[in-house]
Amino acid sequence: MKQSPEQQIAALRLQLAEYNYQYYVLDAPTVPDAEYDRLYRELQQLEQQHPELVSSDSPTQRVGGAPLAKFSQVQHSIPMLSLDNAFDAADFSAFVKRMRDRLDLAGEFSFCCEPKLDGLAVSIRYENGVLVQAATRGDGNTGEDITTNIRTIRAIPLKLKGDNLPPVLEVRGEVFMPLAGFAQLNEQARQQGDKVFANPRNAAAGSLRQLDPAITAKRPLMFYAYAVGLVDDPAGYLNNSCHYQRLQQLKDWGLPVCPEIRLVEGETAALAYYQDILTRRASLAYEIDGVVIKVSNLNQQQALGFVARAPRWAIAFKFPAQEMLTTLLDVDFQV
Ligand code: NMN
Repeated sequence: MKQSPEQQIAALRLQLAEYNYQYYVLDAPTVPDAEYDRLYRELQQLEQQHPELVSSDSPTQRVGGAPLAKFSQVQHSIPMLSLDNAFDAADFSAFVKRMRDRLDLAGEFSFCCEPKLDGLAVSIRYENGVLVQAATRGDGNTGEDITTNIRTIRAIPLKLKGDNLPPVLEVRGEVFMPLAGFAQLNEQARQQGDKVFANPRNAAAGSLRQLDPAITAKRPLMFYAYAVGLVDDPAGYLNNSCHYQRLQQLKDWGLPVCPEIRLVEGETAALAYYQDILTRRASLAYEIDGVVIKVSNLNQQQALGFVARAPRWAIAFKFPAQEMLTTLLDVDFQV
């Protein structure tokens, strides 16, 4: 039986979203680009013939709207916090001891260990699986509405995968520019006699703060999710016992999560993670300035709570400045 245009459009969107996920999130495309492009053009043609069927979550609608005059403000429903820092193994050990004392815990913590990406923290709000708003961190309470720019980042789904979706889900994570894209962008700028960006972080910030989403769309930006903000989740899809599992759930919903994230048992293993990432830092596809180590158990997180503007249950374990690296790499941590 022949499908209606509506059915054809729905099927093409679903297929393209899946290919997009495989390509940008899993980094494992299953079809050649030519096939993806063919289906994309087919969708474009169908939407041109049936403009009433165009919806904002269609992959053809990533770049839309006229340039903004200015960004409007967004109030974060849950503040976007910063992190305390640790600069050496002693700081890290003191962090673990403080938590153990506070919880009167004799055993070890499970830690979710993540590279600390050098980009910009953003919050992206999905309602019933559809991307409706995105904001910068700003001062932690109020950020800028960068929805039209976030929509141009191909790795960020306009619509989440699956049926088990919460009515409201705020995803927090980092927008950054991978090193290869950064090098290409600067090479292009050099050839055109334009100003080059000092580093990938500046390039990512400059790209996200464009008032014209058509410019942002041309910038090679990437996103990794690392936390949730406000959720309305009556079915309890995110009622996992652990932060790491929550990240796996975000990934299942189609959100990109950094493949270097690990769940480890105990302080020694967390330090080993730090060392491992530090050793491999130069071979990663993006810039990082440390690792973030979080207590993964959500009950423990809750019991630990927050102090001032940072959680007690997480720390940014910073890498030494680049020039100090060679000497420090050979030094073992005292645990
Ligand atoms: O602008 P979009 O549609 O995201 O595409 C950019 C490039 O990436 C195109 O060349 C496209 O072919 C490619 N792409 C390929 C796949 C795939 O599954 N082979 C998926 C998404 C994008």
